[in-house]
Amino acid sequence: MTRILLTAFEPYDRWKDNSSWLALIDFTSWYDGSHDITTRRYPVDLPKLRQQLREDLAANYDFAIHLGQAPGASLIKLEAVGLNMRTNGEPLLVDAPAAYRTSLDLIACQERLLAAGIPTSVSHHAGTYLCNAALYMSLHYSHEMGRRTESLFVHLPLTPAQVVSDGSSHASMSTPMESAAIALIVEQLAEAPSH
Ligand code: PCA
Repeated sequence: MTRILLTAFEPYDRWKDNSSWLALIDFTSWYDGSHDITTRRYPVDLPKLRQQLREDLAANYDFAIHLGQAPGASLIKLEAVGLNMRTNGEPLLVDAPAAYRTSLDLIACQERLLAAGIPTSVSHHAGTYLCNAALYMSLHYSHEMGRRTESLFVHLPLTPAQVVSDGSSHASMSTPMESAAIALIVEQLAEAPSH
């Protein structure tokens, strides 16, 4: 059985909700696949995030799928690269590589989502905030702790309700569409030949 760590972020800054957490909750309400999925809500706080990631990754999952919201994104973004950089330009971890690249086949994931009518792109820059930090540290700690876990970060657009309450003109995507995307990604990864 494929063991998967599935994480989303708590609300932060001006956002009363986080689309990634809404999508994760929705997904768990209907997904009935055969995989063993452990869910977590991560803090938007670097030291706490680091500690939580280390604890969770010790369990040696097959995959770690991390979700976060990307205000302004018009489609789902599958993040290819985690940078060892914070918003202020300092490294996340000293004496660690400048970047990691996910080993997963993001193009195959993208094609699966596109075939289901879900707008999706492969992105090579996850920003320099906590989402990038989650991807970078997930890849780094799995490697450093000798775990088999392969990590993926998925940036999700805001929900329509978030955009309305923000009074902005950001693009949005419904929570059911985002949770369907999570299910398709889970199935795609679990079916991949190496697993
Ligand atoms: N999005 C932020 C941090 C938490 C989240 O959901 C980001 O893109 O870094």
